[in-house]
Amino acid sequence: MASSLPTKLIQSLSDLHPKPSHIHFQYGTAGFRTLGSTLDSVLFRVGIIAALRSKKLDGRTIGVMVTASHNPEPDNGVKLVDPRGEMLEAAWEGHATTISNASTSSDLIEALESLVQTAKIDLSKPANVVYARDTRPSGPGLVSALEDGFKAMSATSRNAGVATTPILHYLVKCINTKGTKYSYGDDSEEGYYRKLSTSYKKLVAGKAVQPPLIVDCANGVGALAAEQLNEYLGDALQLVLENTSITTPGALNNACGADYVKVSQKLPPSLSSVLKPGQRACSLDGDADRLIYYYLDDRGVFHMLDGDKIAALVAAFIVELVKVAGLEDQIKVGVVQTAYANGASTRYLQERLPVKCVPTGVKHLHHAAERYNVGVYFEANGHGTVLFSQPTLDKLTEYQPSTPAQSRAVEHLVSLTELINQTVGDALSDMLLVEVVLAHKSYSGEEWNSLYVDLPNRLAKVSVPNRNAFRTEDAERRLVSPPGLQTKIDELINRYQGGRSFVRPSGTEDVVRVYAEAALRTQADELAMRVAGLVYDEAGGEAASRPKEFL
Ligand code: NG1
Ligand code: ZN
Repeated sequence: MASSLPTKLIQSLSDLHPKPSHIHFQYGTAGFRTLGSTLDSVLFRVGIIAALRSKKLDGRTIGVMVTASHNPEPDNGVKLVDPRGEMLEAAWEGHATTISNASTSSDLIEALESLVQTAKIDLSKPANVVYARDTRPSGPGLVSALEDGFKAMSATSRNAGVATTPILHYLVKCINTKGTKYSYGDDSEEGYYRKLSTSYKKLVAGKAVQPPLIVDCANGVGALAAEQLNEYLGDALQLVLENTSITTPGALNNACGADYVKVSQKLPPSLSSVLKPGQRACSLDGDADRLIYYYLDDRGVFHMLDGDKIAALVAAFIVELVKVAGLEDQIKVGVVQTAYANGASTRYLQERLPVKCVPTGVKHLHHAAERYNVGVYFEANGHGTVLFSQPTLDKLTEYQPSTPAQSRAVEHLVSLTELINQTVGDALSDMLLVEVVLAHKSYSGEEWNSLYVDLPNRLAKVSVPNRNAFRTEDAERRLVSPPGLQTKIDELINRYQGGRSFVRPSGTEDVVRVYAEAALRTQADELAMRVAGLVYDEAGGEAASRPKEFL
């Protein structure tokens, strides 16, 4: 095996994927994400980086996912997945950014050589990668650039085809744990569906079958996965799939999907003739890692059950099972949220459990959740999961229950560890989790919703010339820069009953986000609008982008 970089091969393949001179790329909270048509060079280079990351980790398999999630169809993106199915280690985000911005093929080789030096990569190690893409039209072209990157490094690659983001994470973890005592499952899509459907069936055995569930697939890859899952579930649960047009140009995430529902706080128009009062429905996002539930009440009024409501439902259920199992003193459940969590959810959870607030971005939530025995983390936007620590998993297997009730509760907990995707938020796994809890509690959407009453809230975004001028502290709840702006925001907040608002630069879009909540709907909207106005005035945005209404 070569112990130096194959520079000739890299050079010649890199010449086929030149970097656009005017663009600066950044590996952000969800990898690289921008217009798909500009990403060719990035994908080629990510192929090389994935191979180097694998070599650095002794040939363990690295995942590469090509997706732009809930973003519009012309966008695309790519992110790397570490061997345990987790997000890429933070230090490598910087390496990826530097390498993606090298202007020429020779600059690229220089940047790669420098990474090999600083990260002390043994180039004689093997490189293994597994990759997948969502249904975006720009996907196939970008994947072929990625494959050139693998070729440049002679990496062994496995194409997982068109798959959801959580399935790719699942595959990475399965491949890397295969044949060990920590084996996570069969490393195939079938293995994934089997694992989810089997544990679901165990968990709802003996319960009344839930009425059919309407699933808005955002016209994305979730449609394919949900269709498969539906077959594996058989009679245990019927999924009624909507928005499954994965080949209709422009349909992806358009007026449908989890982000549309969460941000507009509305039913996707395509479901208005489908959803009947009292029926449950949920929306996935474009790569099926976010999930939002909702229902119409008797008067036809729309009610949303977002990531915070899912966290509350699930955390309470797990706490109860742990208690019934007699493991209350040994297994502690905690919750992790971000500043976007509804204030009412935070209050509800804090009265019952330890709750931690961390900066936006899955890696922050995931790492904080790992510190609990059972860590429930959800972003308000519907991305989240539940992590069971290894000692907790061991405890559950070794535990000797002393009553049939204890024994049933432990079995349920073990099945939950199999149902819940331990690598990343997973809309399909989370959907089954919610269905399990609803079946156990005999809850309708309305009963679930009544756990607490959401404070009215609004999320807005402002386009500014330089979002990096906005810097935050205290888990992004306060601005430290631009100087003086936070004081002005505080003054505004104080004028609203139950007011809370904060401003932070987005990690995935070139905008600054504004969140506001207050006791009354009109006040939440007004507060968001006025804070957005302050941001705009401070940042000197273009007149056309001064917020007049919510985007
Ligand atoms: P940014 O663009 O940094 O706000 C958004 C979401 C995050 C996370 C990432 C990754 C909101 C307010 N922000 O990040 O929670 O999901 O996308 O997809 O929902
Ligand atoms: Zn997503």
